[in-house]
Amino acid sequence: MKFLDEAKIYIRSGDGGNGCVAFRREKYIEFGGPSGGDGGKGGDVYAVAVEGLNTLIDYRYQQHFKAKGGVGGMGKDRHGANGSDMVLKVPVGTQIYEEDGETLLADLANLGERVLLAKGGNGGFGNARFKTATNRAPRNANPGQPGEERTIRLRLKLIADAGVVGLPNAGKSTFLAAVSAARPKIADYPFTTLHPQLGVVEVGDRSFVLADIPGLIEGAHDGAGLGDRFLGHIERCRVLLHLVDGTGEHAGEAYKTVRAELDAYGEALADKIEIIALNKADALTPEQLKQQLARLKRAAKTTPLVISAATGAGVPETLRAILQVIGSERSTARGRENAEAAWQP
Ligand SMILES: Nc1nc2c(ncn2[C@@H]2O[C@H](COP(=O)(O)OP(=O)(O)OP(=O)(O)O)[C@@H](O)[C@H]2O)c(=O)[nH]1
Ligand SMILES: [Mg+2]
Repeated sequence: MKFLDEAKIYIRSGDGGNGCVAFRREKYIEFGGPSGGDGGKGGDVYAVAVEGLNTLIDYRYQQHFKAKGGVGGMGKDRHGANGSDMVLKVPVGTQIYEEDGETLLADLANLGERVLLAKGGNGGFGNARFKTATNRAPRNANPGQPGEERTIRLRLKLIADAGVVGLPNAGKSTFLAAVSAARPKIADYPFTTLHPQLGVVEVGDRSFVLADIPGLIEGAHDGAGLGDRFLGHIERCRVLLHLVDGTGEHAGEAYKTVRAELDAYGEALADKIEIIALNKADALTPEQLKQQLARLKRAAKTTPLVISAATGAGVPETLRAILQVIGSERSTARGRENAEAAWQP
């Protein structure tokens, strides 16, 4: 199983500007000679690994990227301006493939790494360049060279920024489906989710990766249910979203059960920031809600969010709380190479 974000994009570097045919014409100067300038160079297309990006989501909206063409040469030996480059900003860890998806062109593993993907066409020579002893009034100039175009694929191994934990049936997959394009299986029986699922969540102009893992039950650290082996998948998360089913018997006990399993797993998870949300609020009467909320509050020693993954109530607030923890700066470089190994179920 691989968790990849992919984008197929079309790029084109700029054409070179044409060379110019012109002659110097000034009063009292006869036979002024050729004075056509060269065309400017077309812009290149680069990709550069930058900070603060974590997904390729931007490339779902825009798939065509063109650098500017060079300006044609002009009379009086004026050189045309060079076209400006197009720089594609990609997250650290992005791999760039040919259209076939197999030939690796570049692996931008480090911050600031930069790769030339399409070179701009050279500008054509103006007629001033063709002046020779025998041809002192050349009337020819070169056209600019065309830019290169190609289709490439961007690929990024995803690392979850946030993980959803909870008992089976808490609504973890429903939540993931509500906030991302991921379509995990959802059903009203325990252990619907058998493998971790990832989704890219967009909030305003920011995005993060959310992981939905199989439910935990009491004794998961001893192998009960599906065990706790999937917890490895959320070890690198910055924050955990702990969903508690409001329609369950006792929200406080449900919270404590999962909490005990997280603590038993060890430091990697026990110390993580946890956002707690009481789910399925839509299915509760006001009295039930009050009671479950009070139980959960007592168990968690903090006021939980109240949400409904099904109707979307409270979901935007939850995403905001997650983003607040993830913060704007991200160290996406953290061991992406190891990510694939870590992600194997
Ligand atoms: N009324 C209501 N039902 C919900 C809500 N969220 C989830 N459900 C239902 O609860 C059931 C379980 O949801 P899932 O999303 O599959 O739960 P899960 O936590 O992923 O479960 P596992 O994968 O088995 O651990 C499904 O029948 C959902 O339709 C909610 O906010 N309100
Ligand atoms: Mg599920």
